[in-house]
Amino acid sequence: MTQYTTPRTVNVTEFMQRTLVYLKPYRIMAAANILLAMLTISFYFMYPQITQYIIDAVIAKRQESMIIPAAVALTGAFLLHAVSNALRIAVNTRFGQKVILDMRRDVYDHLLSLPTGFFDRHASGDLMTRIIDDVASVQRILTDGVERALTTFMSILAVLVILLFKSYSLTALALLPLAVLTAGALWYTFSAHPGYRSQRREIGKLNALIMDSLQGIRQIKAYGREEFESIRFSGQAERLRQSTIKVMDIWAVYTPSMTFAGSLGTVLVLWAGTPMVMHGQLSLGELVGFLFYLGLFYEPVGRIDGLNQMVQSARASSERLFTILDLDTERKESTGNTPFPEKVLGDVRYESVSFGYKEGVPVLKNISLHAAPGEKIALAGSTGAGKTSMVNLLLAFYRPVSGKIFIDSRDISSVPIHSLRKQISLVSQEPFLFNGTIRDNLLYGQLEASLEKMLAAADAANCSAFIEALPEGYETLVGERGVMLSSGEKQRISIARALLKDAPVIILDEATASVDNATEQLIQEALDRLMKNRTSFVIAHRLNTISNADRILVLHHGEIVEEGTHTELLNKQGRYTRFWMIRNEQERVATQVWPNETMDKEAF
Ligand code: DCP
Ligand code: MG
Repeated sequence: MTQYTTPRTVNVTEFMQRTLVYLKPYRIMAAANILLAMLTISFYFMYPQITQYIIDAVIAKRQESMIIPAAVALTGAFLLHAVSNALRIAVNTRFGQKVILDMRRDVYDHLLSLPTGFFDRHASGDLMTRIIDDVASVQRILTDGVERALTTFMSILAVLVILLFKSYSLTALALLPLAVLTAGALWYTFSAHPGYRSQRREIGKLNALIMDSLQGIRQIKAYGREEFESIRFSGQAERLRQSTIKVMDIWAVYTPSMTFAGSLGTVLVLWAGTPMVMHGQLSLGELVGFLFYLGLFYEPVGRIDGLNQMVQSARASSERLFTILDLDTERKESTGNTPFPEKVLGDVRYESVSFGYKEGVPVLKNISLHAAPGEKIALAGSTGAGKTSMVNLLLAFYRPVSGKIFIDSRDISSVPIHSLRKQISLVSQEPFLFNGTIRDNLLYGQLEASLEKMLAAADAANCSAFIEALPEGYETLVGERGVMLSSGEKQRISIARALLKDAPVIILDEATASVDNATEQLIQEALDRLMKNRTSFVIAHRLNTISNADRILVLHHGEIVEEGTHTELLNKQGRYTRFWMIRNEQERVATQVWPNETMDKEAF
């Protein structure tokens, strides 16, 4: 069952420290951005000044000849405002996109390097939301937010100076509502954050649900569960709607109240300023100019609310990102730095290895085995016995709870993980192809392989014939997870991929399941070529795969209960013998009628 790791609380200081790092490489762009933003605002500041001039110097003194120069000056100010604003947007976008790219790359790289167990517990859709949405939300505060914060505070300060210059007493009155605004901002900070946090969580869950159902689209259709899924989707979408309404309701109360409180400043100024104009202490132009500037003061003050909203949303997102970024990568799990030589001999030893996915639920108990270089070991056992788990440990997808695994006498937990995995080829239980061409998928085994090498691998895996019969050949797109190919075709491509990797140790997990006899023959030949001269671990239910092995281990409830060659085990008259008899019968029937691979798993 997927869990959603509860994000820890990130306070504002930590948030600033860890996110501002991303701005560092772009200091110049950030500075240019802020400079342009200030320029943009300052051009706008000329508007009230020119208006005041028109009222006091042009209208009052009836200087009609000054109308045109005043209009030209105003047009000029607006034009400069527009030009610098355009430049600001262009710089801001470029700079913002660079930050988002860096951040996304960091989160993605970190995600890729997390231990396999992490992915057992997290839904892909939720992780995707973090990389796409949460990164964007944090980036927004870094680029737009920092720009906005600086320009807002600078313009508030500038307007304040201008206001004070114009009239002390009116300015003092105009600032009275600031106390209310500060209190409001604090209230919002505390009440909105939990709301944003739950909203981000619901978005993650919704994406997880969509991803899950799209991957299971065939099951949805086959079981006629469209309506069921639709209801499930609506339920989650509804929860997202509700959590969004919650944050927006807080916003709906907050921002208009703040605007209202700010407007009271204007009322106060009008209330005190009108008699001043009447008594000749202030010109009409000065009062109008003051009111205009006051508008320019409360407009950025209002923007602080928007800024605060951005911060709260970004903080909630940063919690989801830091939760991932703070997890130890699997590289940290290996204690040594000395890699394996280019190719190991392939001597594999398990020493009293025990393992479980969850605490208190043992999956493997005290497993010991030794595979000499080039030896072919078959793992047999009923479903859930722990076969896949056993080979997962060799690849260090998981680490043993106790005991050790050695390759060429080196404890694998002391080998850098990349070097370890380079020595092992895996043909997994569910063949997985990437969305791309057949060629892309083959070359995944060895990106720099030559064309000849690739064709030879395809040939050896018995897939060249069917590939060449395709109209697009090696350039055929396989679709998501390889859906456009049959299971047998996918399996053979994944074998070719493993062949191309050319590693000294090989793991085949039920590589011949779910194909017909003729295809199995082809796959078997391919596998024999793959295993030649390599230490191989083969998990299979097919008789000939198993009986050809140098040694067979029979697993039962996580323990090795029988071990030996095919003949030795048959002589034992134990579990293996029973399995062999049932299987023999099945395969005899299967070759007469249709191959059936599904009924055998409980044979042990
Ligand atoms: N298990 C788990 N968490 C995982 C994978 C498996 O808890 N991420 C459990 C399910 C099984 C047990 O571990 O009870 C052993 O699973 P294996 O996949 O190792 O079993 P097999 O490979 O032997 O079974 P099969 O033949 O079906 O592939
Ligand atoms: Mg398995």
